[in-house]
Amino acid sequence: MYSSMDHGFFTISGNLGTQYIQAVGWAMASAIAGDTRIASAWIGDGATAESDFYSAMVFASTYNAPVILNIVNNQWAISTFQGFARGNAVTFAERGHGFGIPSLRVDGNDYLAVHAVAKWAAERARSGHGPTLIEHVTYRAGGHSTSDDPSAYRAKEEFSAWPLGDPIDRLKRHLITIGEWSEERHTQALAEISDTVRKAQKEAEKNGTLGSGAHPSPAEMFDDVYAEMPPHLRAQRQAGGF
Ligand SMILES: Cc1ncc(C[n+]2csc(CCOP(=O)(O)OP(=O)(O)O)c2C)c(N)n1
Ligand SMILES: [Mg+2]
Repeated sequence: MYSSMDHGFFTISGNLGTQYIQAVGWAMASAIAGDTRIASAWIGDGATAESDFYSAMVFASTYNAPVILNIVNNQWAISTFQGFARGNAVTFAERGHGFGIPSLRVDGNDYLAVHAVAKWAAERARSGHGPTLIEHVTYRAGGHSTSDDPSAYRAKEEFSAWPLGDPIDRLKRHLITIGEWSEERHTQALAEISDTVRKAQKEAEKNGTLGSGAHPSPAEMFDDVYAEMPPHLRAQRQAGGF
């Protein structure tokens, strides 16, 4: 998957849970190298049932790694309710206590609360106090993906009963109440952001779209994985005619 070394954004893989062990390893390496940078990773409620979640916590606590381990509990893992992955535990956050990792639960739809807790965890990591586990309680209002139909496994109107509301709307109302924002500025900001996104999309589409026929060669899937391609991959590439 994508990464940007210049921005300290390291690549993850699509296998659920692996981002945690990668983040802990990255944080350990940073500490060992005497670097001041810390790592932060996000996992879903469902993915906490993967053993990598626990491996990561063992290493994070044993090595006191400067890492923030976030769990985004959005209630659903595609069609599976979070209660399955949680089992008999009351919260996901309490999983961290057995490892001696300070763990807390935050209203994930409250921007200021999320900001405060992230700042606290980052300061802990930066000052050598090691990992923090944060469970963000939120709700996935839409489908898991464009190919997912949530009405097949949950009540159609469930999202409208979710008590914690929409995080953008909550922040907007809070800022208007304290006189730092207005409906007009919000409308203007939305228009500006939409314009930026549309322009970025046009720019990106100059590289081609799925419909435009500008497809990369299948030969490229063999690139950029190994410094020296192992013989079995070379043989596969040759068998494919590349
Ligand atoms: C090891 C592994 N098993 C299964 C999948 C397929 N898969 C992709 S997303 C997903 C559900 C993830 O749910 P959750 O962890 O709650 O994250 P969310 O998408 O809700 O943020 C599954 C099962 C995968 N990518 N990797
Ligand atoms: Mg989920």
